[in-house]
Amino acid sequence: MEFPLRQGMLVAHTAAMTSPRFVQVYREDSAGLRHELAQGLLGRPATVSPKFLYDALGSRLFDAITELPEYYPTRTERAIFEAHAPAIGALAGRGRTLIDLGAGNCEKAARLFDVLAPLRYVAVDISVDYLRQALASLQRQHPAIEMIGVGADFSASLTLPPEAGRGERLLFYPGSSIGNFTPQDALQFLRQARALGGAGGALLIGIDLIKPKPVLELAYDDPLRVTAAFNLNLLRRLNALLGCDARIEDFEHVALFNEAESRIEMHLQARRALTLRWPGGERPLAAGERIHTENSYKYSVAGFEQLLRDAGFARTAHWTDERGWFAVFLAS
Ligand code: AVJ
Repeated sequence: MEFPLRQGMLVAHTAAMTSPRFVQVYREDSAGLRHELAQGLLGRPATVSPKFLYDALGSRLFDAITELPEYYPTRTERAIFEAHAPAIGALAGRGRTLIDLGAGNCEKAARLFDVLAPLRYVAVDISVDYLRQALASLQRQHPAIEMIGVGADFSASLTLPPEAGRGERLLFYPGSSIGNFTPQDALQFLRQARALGGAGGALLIGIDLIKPKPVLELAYDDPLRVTAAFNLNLLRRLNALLGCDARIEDFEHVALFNEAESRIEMHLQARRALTLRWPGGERPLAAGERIHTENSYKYSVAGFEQLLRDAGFARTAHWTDERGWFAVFLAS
């Protein structure tokens, strides 16, 4: 009588450890998204949030960007993680719950599995469908790590479902994604991250550093025009989500470093005077007028250290590459 029961439990246990669970925290309804897009287009200047860059095609175009020789952040960060893995592991601690904020293809976190040995891996991303594929294949490679995929937009507020579990948390926010926030919003985000991590919590975060303008601008306006395609893909989303009539050919990708604000800006610039029309609204654009689609803030090491302090992190450590182009911070 005992045997079948035990076998059943074993099967259930094994199944739980080999297939990731998925939770959708909160999904904006299409009416909400349409409203947000219309409000942005009607603004002065017109804006579209960079979160709309990441549909299935946009996520793949971003992956292609990370392969470009001009786009240094991804490979520079990877080299820092590789060079300093033992030190990072020693400070971050093993056996934690690793919470990946903006996991994408989960590749960056997976590279740290050896040194961090997480008990549980919580992958959070706005594009939940993209997460499904990535996490399922990662789970096959690491059957012993409990994996949970969370579909959530934490650009507004950083909260996790109960499925994320307790235990000592290591928050992972690589790639300089925090650069999309204004420094003021970044501070809010860091405060929330500190609260989410709890008493024994830590944050491992990648930060793109200030560097000469030509290097920055080439990284966001590559000759192969992959970044241009990534930016222009927003127009397809406008058309799909809002029922807009934008023509890709009418717009030009513009990327510039705004030194006063210490940020790269991406814009879609109208090649001629035109009017965008959608059900319930329209937005005329003069020739050369721009839709602002992304900010990517660049920090100094001292500037970001200060931001971490202001957010309430008492201890910080950082590692950088020999050119000083990118930094990885561990804050607790
Ligand atoms: C994903 C926000 C870190 O700002 O470098 C890359 C996005 N935009 N090329 C960045 C991006 C254009 C990227 N982040």
